Amino acid sequence: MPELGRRGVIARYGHRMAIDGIEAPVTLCEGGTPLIPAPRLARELGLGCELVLKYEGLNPTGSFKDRGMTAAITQAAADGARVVMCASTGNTAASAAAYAARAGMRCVVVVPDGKVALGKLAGAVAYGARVVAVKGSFDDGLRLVREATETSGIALVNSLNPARIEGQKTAAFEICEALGGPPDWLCLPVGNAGNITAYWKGFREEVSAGELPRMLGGQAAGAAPLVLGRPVERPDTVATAIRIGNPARWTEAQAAIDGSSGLVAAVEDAGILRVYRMLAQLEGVFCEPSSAAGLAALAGEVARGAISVTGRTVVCVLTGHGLKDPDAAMASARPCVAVEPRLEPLLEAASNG
Ligand code: AN7
Repeated sequence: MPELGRRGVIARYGHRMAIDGIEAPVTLCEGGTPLIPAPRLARELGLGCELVLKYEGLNPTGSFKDRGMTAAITQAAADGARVVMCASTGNTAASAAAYAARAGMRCVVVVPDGKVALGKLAGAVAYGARVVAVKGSFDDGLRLVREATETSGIALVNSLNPARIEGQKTAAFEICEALGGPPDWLCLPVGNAGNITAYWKGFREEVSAGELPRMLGGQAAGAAPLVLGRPVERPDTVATAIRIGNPARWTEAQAAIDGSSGLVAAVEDAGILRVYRMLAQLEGVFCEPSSAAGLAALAGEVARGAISVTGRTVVCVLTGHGLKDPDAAMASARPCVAVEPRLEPLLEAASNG
């Protein structure tokens, strides 16, 4: 077969992943996402750093979850699983559904009723998953899924599954490869805390202890258990992907933050949405609101003088594509204008926008 672009993270890094089945990977050619320089945004936010965006929304189902899901489904296939299950705020659901479809497995996804962005639900149903909406939070869903998978033979594909971490750590490898070394800072949103765990593991495997980047996690103010130091009973935020009150990988996330001399910061929804709009309108990079939480946390911490990143290389991970949440996009930008099919109103509209 000729080399046709992206090969998938198991083809590239399977020899560095602790999973079974890498000789027959279940893949959609995920990974290999670009690092996009964002100089206008860095200037506008007064960061003074070299700001680079790791645009994970360009994965096959539109989020970073695909890196972990190729590993988890490949492992599940090697184990002989016929059915997989996850709790999800949406992106894990879409990703699990796609990779399960590819593996010929049944997929059951458990989502918080009414709190999943439209593009994610559309993905999950399109890929043929059984979508179960629980009248409760993501945390309620995860508790149920842990119980349901304990004895039933159904494979759990949340990031509690170590294969998910093995797959997601490849993003750290790619960043080091593309930059010719690790960045000084890595900023990312934190929800269930699998991704910060995975990046930290990837960096520790890739670079020497003295070179490790500092990790900066962003949480939504209404769903900030790591910042508060206690679970949040009723998490709430416009950033529905990270509407999580009791992260499964809490201990590992805290170890990444402490071990890297990093920090975790809370950002109000207004701050998240501001950076979300700036990413699209200053750099042409459209991510979902949750994805902006890492950069919003960085901007907030720099603005209040808690940290300085002057002259540093900073990578912000944009975890999901903007089209995942069309409702958020329409609600946070200027509305469309309708005109009669004549030149005058068109020119009028063109000149005042
Ligand atoms: C766009 O899909 O938890 O801290 O169930 O979709 O590893 O949980 C999604 C999480 C960040 C947080 N950005 O990552 C799910 C889910 C986006 C996300 C996160 C999620 P973790």
